[in-house]
Amino acid sequence: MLISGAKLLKKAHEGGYAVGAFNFNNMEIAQAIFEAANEVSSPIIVQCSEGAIKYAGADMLHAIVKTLSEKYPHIPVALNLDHGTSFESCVHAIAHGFTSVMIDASHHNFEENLAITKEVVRVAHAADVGVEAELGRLMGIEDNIVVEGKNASLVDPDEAEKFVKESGVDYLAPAIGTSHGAFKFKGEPKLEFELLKEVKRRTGIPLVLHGASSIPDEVRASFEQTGGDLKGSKGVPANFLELAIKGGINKVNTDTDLRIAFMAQVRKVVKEKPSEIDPRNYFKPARAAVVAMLIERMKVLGSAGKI
Ligand code: PH4
Ligand code: ZN
Repeated sequence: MLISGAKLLKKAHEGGYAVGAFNFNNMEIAQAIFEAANEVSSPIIVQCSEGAIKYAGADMLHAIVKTLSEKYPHIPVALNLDHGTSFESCVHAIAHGFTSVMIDASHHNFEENLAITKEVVRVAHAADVGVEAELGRLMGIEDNIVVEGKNASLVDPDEAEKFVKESGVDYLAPAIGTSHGAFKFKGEPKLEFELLKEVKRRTGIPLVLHGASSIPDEVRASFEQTGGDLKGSKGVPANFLELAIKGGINKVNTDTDLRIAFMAQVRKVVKEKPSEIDPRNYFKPARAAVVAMLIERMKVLGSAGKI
């Protein structure tokens, strides 16, 4: 059942678990997310970035999710716009049936971020759509802008408290040291758990961890076995995810892990069957690999068994 992200995450917040928010651009990955959720009885958030919408269209992506939500009516699912960069982008997603939007105005100053978010909340809540915002900036690619070193910043708990109170946002993504992509940490993985707990204490709403892919060893190995190069890649360790959930995270954004698991199998077919021309014979094992990875992830997040 397609429901509001706010409703879905309120339950996770009250139950002390996290729901995976998995990105997709195509039918196969969306199918894999629903299949895994069905296997372990987990609620899910499926999400599309502006890049995904540019690639496939909001109407197509919504239609895929609507079809799957009707096939699995017992699975609570929210469809989220990931990193919406403007009011217009959020309205476009809402008009296409998305049940959650992230307004990521974290590249603006605090007051501007607050003003844009307030406008999005006004429109979204009228349509029973949940709203996510971000405070602080993640390293990596943010809104198609490369964020490096000094431009990345951690969340400020004073700002978080004021922002949540004044914006009426339903869930908040505080930057606590993660980054997007496969190369998250130069040295040992490190996240600001105390800062996270302080933000949770001061805001009392569901919190979101962006850049939360783990890059499990077996997933990395499957990619590298076919000659793929992920040298130096490092994800958020599974025990860090558990600590983050204890600290108040209820939505765990995951894209990179799905990409690696999927493409490893595509690469395997390319390598082992050079004459294969049927796309289904590439995508079927790729989809199955994503299901297997997601089943394990839903158990780590504590969403398994929560339907
Ligand atoms: N995201 C995914 C962003 C994907 O433009 P695009 O489609 O490449 O954007 O919001 C995450 O937080 C994913 O984190 P991950 O890289 O650790 O999986
Ligand atoms: Zn993100």
